[in-house]
Amino acid sequence: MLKALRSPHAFVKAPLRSRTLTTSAPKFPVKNEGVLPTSQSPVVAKLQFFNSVTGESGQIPTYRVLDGVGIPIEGAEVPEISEEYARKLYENMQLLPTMDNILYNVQRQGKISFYMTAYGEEATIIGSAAALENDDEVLGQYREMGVLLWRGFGIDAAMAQCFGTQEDKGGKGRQMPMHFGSKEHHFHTISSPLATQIPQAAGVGFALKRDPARRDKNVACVFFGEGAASEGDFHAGMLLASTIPSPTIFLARNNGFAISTPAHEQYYGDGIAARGPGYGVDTVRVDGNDVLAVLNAVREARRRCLEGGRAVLVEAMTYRVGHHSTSDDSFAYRGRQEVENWKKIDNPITRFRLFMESKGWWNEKEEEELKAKLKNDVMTAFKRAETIKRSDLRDLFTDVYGGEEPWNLREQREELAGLLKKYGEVWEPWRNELKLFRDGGKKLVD
Ligand SMILES: Cc1ncc(C[n+]2csc(CCOP(=O)(O)OP(=O)(O)O)c2C)c(N)n1
Ligand SMILES: [Mg+2]
Repeated sequence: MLKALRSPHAFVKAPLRSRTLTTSAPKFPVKNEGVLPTSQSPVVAKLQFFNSVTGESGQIPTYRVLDGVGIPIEGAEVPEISEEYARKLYENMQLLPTMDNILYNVQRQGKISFYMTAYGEEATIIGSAAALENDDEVLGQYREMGVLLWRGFGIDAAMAQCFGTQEDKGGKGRQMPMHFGSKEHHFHTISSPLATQIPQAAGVGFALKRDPARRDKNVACVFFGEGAASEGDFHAGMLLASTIPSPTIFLARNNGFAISTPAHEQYYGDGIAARGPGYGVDTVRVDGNDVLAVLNAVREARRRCLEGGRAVLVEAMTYRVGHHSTSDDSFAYRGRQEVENWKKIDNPITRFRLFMESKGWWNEKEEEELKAKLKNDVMTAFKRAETIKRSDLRDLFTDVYGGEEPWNLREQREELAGLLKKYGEVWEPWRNELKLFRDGGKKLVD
């Protein structure tokens, strides 16, 4: 009985005695002039409004380790990584543009319906993936395929998802390309409506805290764009994690654009990081084009989450070099030269390569060999995926929901079966399309 009555707060650790916020509050001249009913706020006589969270009306700083040409900046702590680990980081960063180049063209040839690149965000995505443990729960937006690849999902599985083949374990080909999900890799299925993953992540973080097997071991990490952070769900998620504490990393990829809307139209304040202190959440802004800075920042965010049992907000500053998706032509709203410049300035891959070269860990020959190998791996996987059949057409309707098939799905299934009976053989486009499914659509009609 007592157990049943115990509030969820019983699982919550006492708050950290000294909380370190990376931003400092504005300074007010304080006099002790009484007690307030609902707050411990010091009483002041001077009427003073404030805005910036930094106190000097300055901007929240950006943490970085490497300069633009891969040299550690003065005073920066370079994470202790071995040559082998650095190579793994670099290879995974390079795998992303290799996948992007090939799959972008594959979409243009009409072989897949849609694609989204991660150009420019390789350091943010791979650096974060590396800072997490592989069994931490990840909730992504759609640009985070690199997290799965880092975790060993495999190029074939990524192709299966994009091509919607029967090897697409997570979705049986029913999701749009780039909407990955893998229970095995602790990667929650992507959903298109923006920001829905953010409050879900605070719930996942809380569930981890309630699970004796995972408490103090795992965190939830949610990725979202600065555009998604304009949704109410961002605030719902932050408030939930702030009032019902949980080990949740909120990771904002601030890449400057939400499709055609530039970031400066998404907020008047100092980016996404400025919102953390309002929720009492430890916050850091990091150079998202510096893989070592991202690695350090997310590692520390994870450590704080586990130690304090509270959420942390990380804002990674980067630039979306690619178009938003294959449905977008970004030169309609930004200059070609701007994009060309950002391909070169602080390029996350070049920067890390220069760092590796300065350590004697990388050279031109290895660069060429790696690029050729990755291209070959991706092309082989693409050619293979092209030949693999889709799941049964009937699977479109199975296990969409748990339990019995709801009436609306039954109606839709029967309608499609009727249309297939009528036109499946006689109408050539459908006759050809049906051949792509494992059952040729037969199980649906039977
Ligand atoms: C609720 C909702 N509104 C609008 C969209 C259409 N949409 C898809 S992606 C996108 C831009 C998101 O930008 P951002 O969060 O910055 O992520 P980025 O694409 O830059 O990585 C929009 C508006 C959507 N999917 N869901
Ligand atoms: Mg964006």
